[in-house]
Amino acid sequence: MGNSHATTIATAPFADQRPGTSGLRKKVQVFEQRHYLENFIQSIFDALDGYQDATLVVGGDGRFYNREAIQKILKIAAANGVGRIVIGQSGILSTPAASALIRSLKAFGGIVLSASHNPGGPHGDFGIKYNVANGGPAPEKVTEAIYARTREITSFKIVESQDVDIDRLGETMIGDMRVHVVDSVANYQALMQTLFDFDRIRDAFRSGLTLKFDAMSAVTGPYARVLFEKELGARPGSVINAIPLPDFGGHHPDPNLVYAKHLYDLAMSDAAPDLCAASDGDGDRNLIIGRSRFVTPSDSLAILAANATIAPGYRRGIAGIARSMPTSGAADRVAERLGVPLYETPTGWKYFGNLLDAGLVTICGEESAGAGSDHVREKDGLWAVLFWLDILAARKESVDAIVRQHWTTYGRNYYSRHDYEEVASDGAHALIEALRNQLPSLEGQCFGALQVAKADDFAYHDPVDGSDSKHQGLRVIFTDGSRIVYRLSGTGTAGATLRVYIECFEPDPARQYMETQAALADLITLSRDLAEIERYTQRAAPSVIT
Ligand code: VG1
Ligand code: CO
Repeated sequence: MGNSHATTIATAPFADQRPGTSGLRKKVQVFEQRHYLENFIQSIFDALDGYQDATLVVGGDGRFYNREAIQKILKIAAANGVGRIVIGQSGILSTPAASALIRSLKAFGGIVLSASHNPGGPHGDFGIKYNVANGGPAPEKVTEAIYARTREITSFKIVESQDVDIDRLGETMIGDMRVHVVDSVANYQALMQTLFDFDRIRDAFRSGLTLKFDAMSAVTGPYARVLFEKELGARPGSVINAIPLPDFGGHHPDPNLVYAKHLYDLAMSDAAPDLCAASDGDGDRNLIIGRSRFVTPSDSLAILAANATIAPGYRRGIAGIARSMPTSGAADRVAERLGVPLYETPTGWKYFGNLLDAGLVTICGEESAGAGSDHVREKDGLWAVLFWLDILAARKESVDAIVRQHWTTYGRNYYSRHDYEEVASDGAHALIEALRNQLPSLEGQCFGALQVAKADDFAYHDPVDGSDSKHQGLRVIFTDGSRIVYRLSGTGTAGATLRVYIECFEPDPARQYMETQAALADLITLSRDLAEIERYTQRAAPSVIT
């Protein structure tokens, strides 16, 4: 293959290649358009500097189009002068494993192929995300530069050569570029062993601890099999749906109470294991349910932070915590008690990168089932499960007991997200526009027992690089600390999705055991009235409640 040569092919811009919350996500059919993927990959190279002769990491969650995309990327990268590409075997790398590999290899960056928790298959979604040298998603200024380039592109470079065998471990050449196919799991596994007490978890499994982990026929299967069953000795069959399938077996690989209801039902049944857990398509999200106790992602973040020193990787304590703005304030109370700073960032993992790089925070999380730490620059689903296992092994208490004790100590943040999915885009934007204009007049107003303390359009000033991000969600904050937050999703591929986040704080242990929707009932009604959701979206009720 060494003699394959680069050619330049004329192309024209596509109008819609603006990356969203987490990279470029579109229907597979959109990606299959002639030159669509080529344009975007060439735009990445055009927007970057310094990748010549350097190493890039490439891998994805195994969904439909993963293999085709990788072959194209290899040929375009070779034509652009990349020195080496490291690929996970068969094109498989979970998002956190890709992040870990970029960091271990001191690579220039990486291309992660996934549409995360969105369905896959020929009629599902595909996605491309560019990650930088710290292993994290490219910051806004890079994604904007890539987007700007997609608007002007006139040609791309590609080598004409045969496809590379990405199923076989080892090295080969394409043009002048080396291609190195590596084990998808080994590097990630080694990293996890530095963070958690594998001996302690192994002992716990030997003493009867039980786990059910659903890989949802997505990327975490191979990782979970090796880590939980082979290394840690969880009973065979603890990991289910462990083979990554291009269409995720027709399921929706989103580990929430809707798409992983079977796990919830198991956790609430007499046959419940100690821990039920799941991850999403690309392995960066986590679902944690103990026997008869669902742990909200916001609570999970707070509990991991509060118990961090149990795990060897965090024995010396944490520097600070960061959470996305809509994530509940549960972590804030932990940070306060630990005497460490709490940073509130816009939605999307890319905003945590600078804080982690600067050593200002150690643990980060989002309400959307994402948690992670400074070990990589992505959220990490299996890391969260291992962390919970280590805490269970060390404390020898149930998930339920740990959660209850946490609420007694810190108070409980009742929290729920209501999603109005795939509504008409015009109506959704009109709703946000109208509410934004109304915000100033809300301050001081009373609604029943609630008084608005502050109403604003969240803006973030990055304390590390000084950049500003505006319009990151409308917040209505009440004097008792309750909140309603409204924002539009940046990851959907059809219409618009309105997310409404509702939260209140309950310090009194005697009142901490209400059903969540009941505890939030007044705020929920108010959330619909304030924004006139039904008028703007034609929906009387949300499509998903988490
Ligand atoms: C959603 C979540 C957000 C998360 C993003 C990517 O974004 O709300 O918290 O960072 O997905 O997650 P949005 O814009 O649709 O609300 V993943 O697992 O796709 O990398
Ligand atoms: Co994901």
